[in-house]
Amino acid sequence: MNDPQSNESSNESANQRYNPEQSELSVQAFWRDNKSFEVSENSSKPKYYCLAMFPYPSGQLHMGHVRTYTLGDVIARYQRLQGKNVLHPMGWDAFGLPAENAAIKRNIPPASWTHSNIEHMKQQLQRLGFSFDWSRELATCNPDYYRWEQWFFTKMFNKGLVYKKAAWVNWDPVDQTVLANEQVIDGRGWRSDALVERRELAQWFVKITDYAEELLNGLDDLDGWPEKIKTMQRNWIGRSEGIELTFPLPAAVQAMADVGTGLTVYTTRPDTLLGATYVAVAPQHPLAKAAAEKNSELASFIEQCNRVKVAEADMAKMEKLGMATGFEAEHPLTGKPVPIWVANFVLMEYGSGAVMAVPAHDYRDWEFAKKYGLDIVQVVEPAADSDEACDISTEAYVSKGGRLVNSGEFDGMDFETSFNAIAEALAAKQLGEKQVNYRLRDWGVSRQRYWGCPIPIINCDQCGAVAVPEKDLPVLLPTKVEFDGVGSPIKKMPDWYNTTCPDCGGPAVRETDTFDTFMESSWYYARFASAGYEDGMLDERAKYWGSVDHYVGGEEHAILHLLYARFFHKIMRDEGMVESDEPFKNLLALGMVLKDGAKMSKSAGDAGDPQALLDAYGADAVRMAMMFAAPPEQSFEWSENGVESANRWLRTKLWNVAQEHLQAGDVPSLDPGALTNEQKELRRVVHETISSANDDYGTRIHFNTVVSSVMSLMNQVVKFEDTSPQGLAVTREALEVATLVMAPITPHICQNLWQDLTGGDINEAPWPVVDKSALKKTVIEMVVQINGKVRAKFETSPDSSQSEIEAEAKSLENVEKFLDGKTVRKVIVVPNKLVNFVVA
Ligand code: ANZ
Ligand code: ZN
Repeated sequence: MNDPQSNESSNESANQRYNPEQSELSVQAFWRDNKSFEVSENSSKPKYYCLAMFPYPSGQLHMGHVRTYTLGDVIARYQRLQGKNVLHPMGWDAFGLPAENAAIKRNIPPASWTHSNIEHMKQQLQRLGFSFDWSRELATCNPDYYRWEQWFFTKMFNKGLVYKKAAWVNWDPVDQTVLANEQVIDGRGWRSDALVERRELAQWFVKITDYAEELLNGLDDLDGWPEKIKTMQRNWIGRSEGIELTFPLPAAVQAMADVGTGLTVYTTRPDTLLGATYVAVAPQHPLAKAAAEKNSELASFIEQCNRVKVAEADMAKMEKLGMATGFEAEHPLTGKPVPIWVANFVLMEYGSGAVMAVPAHDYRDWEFAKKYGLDIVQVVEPAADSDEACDISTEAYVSKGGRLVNSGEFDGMDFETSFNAIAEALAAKQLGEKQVNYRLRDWGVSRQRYWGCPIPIINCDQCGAVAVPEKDLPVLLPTKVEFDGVGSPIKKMPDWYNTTCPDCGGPAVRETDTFDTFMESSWYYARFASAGYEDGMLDERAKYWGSVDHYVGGEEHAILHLLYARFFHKIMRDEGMVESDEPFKNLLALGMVLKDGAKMSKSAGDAGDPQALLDAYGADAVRMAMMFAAPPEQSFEWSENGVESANRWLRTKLWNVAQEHLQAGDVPSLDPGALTNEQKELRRVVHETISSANDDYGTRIHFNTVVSSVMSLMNQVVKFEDTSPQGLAVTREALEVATLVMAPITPHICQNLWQDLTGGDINEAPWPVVDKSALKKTVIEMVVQINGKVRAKFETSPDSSQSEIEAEAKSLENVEKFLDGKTVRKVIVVPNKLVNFVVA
């Protein structure tokens, strides 16, 4: 690798030349030897927990990682310089599918592939100089981590927070696994791109819905979260208020299908009940299955629906299809018969898997009714004083602002009133009651994959599902396995899965499914605080560190990861393991680093690897270029050019300037009272820099502006050629401030410069304090206008009086010339800005 600075630095002596590679490695060795970033709980300083989302060990870092961890590191280092006891840990989200794919492709066992990736990526993170407390490193694939997850699951099992049920799942026929809805993109697997099928499998579920209300309300108190993310979570939880009501089924239908005495539906529009002209059930509904037994056409329609799982978002766009069951139900209030249809837009997983259809007041129902010739009965019309359009023959009228019609005793009522009146009428018949519903589903945690945490359950013919007792944990995942590419190896290892029942001692079989990897990432932040604890999941240290003060990560985790982690936190709180209600106090949701418009992690391959840049320009330049490129929330197109510029700036504007200053020898202490105007002016810029850095680092979390303000400070320093004793003292202060302010972003060069300037360790340095008196401007520039036209400029003291300013302006050559022979009618002085002479 050629040395980019060899030409320009030939006139500098070897020990003062800026050599990032060499000096960064020695600074890193210093941090390691000094354990600079290892923290303990025995500190009198206030605690600060800074965490960036831990990476999946895919093999190499890309620029997206560099951005995330640099931002986290800048926050951690800034807080440390503020005198806080900062926990800033790092670990590995080490289970997951790519390890299995690599195992198949390259015939390397997932465990060794993962561990060697971790080794490599750890080196890269260390080369970037992140201030992690490596003594707390964890990898979720290690038994000392996942055993506590297993323990926690058995705890939830005993509390009734988990259950097993047969569930329709998205099945990826290529990867042989279940996919979450979000992993299905346009009907295809997100990784394999294979057409996704539907299958019914027995799955473990965690009852996140028990916490739906608290997860929703808790968002109101998260002042440190972006509004956008909170809105996404609210929508995901999707609270709605409605009525669950029953359409009674005639005895003949009850006899044919084992569905109870009525068909239950959930509606948020009970006001439209008298307009319900048919009911529709999901293709997976028991009533649909019963009807299909004697109707082969219906059976094949249902099969067709089952074949593709449609993501909810695509539901709206999809063509609405249906078929009559031939069954009828009774309208709960009028008793009239209403036909029962199977419809592809009804979701089995929501409400009761059946809807009352009101074509006059719902677009979907309207489209369906038109298509299949079903009745459309209007029961709401616009209020008398409204100018809303309403023509049921061309479109559904969906407004909640109208009044009821064709609804007997309820006619004339508005939405609220009719909601309550119809709820009462249904309650009186014991056919309905108010209900709050959530779109949020229970969390299906079973995965049919190998490289994950084994589900600690033993299935016994006699006793059913039995949790593995604490003394038998962890259930170890075998790591010496053969891969043939299809399905999970442990499903083919009877030696592993055959066992005895902990309850009755009879023969029994282990679960061979593993956990969704979101299980591991739901509590790792708490484990960092209890790193290495062997006698439990968390210890008292988790309470000391409390909530994460600043959590940094990609906005792609805005919903699932953050919701699951909030959920786990609440269970841990209920178990007395943590004390706060929420895991993450402040959240920094980062935009993406793009390469040719695509997300870096997906598209860049080797081009996204920072290694070559690190070798050529050093970690500080890479970090600085990344921070300078854009404020955190913004996505931006990454360009390597910035790294070279950063390297050049660090060398010519920071390093060389400081070295030159140091050669001038001893510097007296600064005497603010004895400064010239120029000296005062530089000092003003120095203290402006501190003041804006405090705001940028501590409040706005915008680090690009920190860089630009230090750049302009250094431009002033370069221009300032005052080598008088106080001139040197002011320069020294400027250099010390520039070094401290840049330290969170470019820590290596700053560690070295600080050592040169002060003899100390910058990690122990106090943050500079703004001297308010230094902020006062010593000179201000005034503009002189004559009849509104700019004719001259001059510098004056901010203390000058109006008449002094006027006199100074008049004495300027150009002004004299223009005023000559004219009558000054009026003089307007705008303090600190301009003087305007109105002349005739
Ligand atoms: C009758 C009705 C009339 C409805 C009307 C809407 C407008 P949210 O707000 O999201 O909770 N629904 C209920 N269960 C469903 C299922 N399993 N699959 C598909 N749709 C279902 O939505 C509640 C509304 O979604 C319910 O209110 C129901 O349609 C429909 F003018 O009932 B409504
Ligand atoms: Zn048993």
